Amino acid sequence: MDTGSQRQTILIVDDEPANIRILVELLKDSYDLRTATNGEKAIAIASSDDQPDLILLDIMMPGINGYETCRRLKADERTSHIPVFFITSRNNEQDELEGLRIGAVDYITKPFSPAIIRARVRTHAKLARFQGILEQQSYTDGLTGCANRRRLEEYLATAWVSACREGASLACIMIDLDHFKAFNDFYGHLAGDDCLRQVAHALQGQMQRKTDIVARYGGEEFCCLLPGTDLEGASLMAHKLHEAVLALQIPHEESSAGLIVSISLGVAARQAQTGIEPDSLVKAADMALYAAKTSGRNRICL
Ligand code: GH3
Ligand code: MG
Ligand code: MG
Ligand code: MG
Repeated sequence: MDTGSQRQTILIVDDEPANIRILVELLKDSYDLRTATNGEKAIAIASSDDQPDLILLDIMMPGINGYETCRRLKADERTSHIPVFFITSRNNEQDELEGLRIGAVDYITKPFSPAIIRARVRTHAKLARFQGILEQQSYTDGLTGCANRRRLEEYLATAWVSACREGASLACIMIDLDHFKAFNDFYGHLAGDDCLRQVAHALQGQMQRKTDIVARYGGEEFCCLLPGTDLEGASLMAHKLHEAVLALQIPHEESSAGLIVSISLGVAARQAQTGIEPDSLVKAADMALYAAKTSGRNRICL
């Protein structure tokens, strides 16, 4: 998803290569372009890691037509956010209504005015960029830049469902800074904020798989979710996280770890099963964290 100022990517889908060439000529100076000559290929490109920001879609094509392509894109949560813009020779009101009804953002008929196409594409590309920025902000913790609580909860729900399906294990590590109130009292709240940023960055630097996430759970608490990881793997990861934070060597006069900022960690893993609440995993990690706190802090409990 595009959220920056880099060039956006547009996917042009038409079974007629001459039509594709016209649109490529029209748009190539302002956008990166990809092309597909049928609906199946368009869906494959749209679902790939390198997703387009906007799709220009023909309706009459062999195989699945443009309507069906659009329906499938809108039904899949990986692709439903990508705006679809029909460019077609079907020029009656019913066809246009049908296109808009199934979720297209726009509908324009051939032959078209090049200037109008460019202007409308620019509008939809801009809206897609804003939507991406808003979505990213709604999932990001403003102070640390890592995932926020909302993102964590949504991620846990989907990761749990996939883990249930695959019979896989899911691990959770709860992390809490030690004596952080005293840190704030001694160094001030701004230094506290900076410390949280450094810790978040160190934790994120240890994530190994694309599917691992670190979220800010609350004030000075972080939570890692590690899909496909068992208790042994999660315990190994917890040791790495602990070491990474100690290695920051952030001075803390009032700490229990030799005058530097330390963390306590609670680790839990579950074989995901339908009928068990995913929250139970986080609760178990939280209980382990409580044990780490009450047994002296600056340590890991399972
Ligand atoms: P413990 O070792 O038992 O965890 O002690 P603690 O002092 O870390 O725990 P406590 O829950 O008493 O205090 C948490 C502190 O975290 C209190 C609060 O001021 C601080 N805190 C929470 N959110 C933020 C934040 O966004 N910025 C800063 N600077 N401090 C925060
Ligand atoms: Mg066609
Ligand atoms: Mg706390
Ligand atoms: Mg604390």
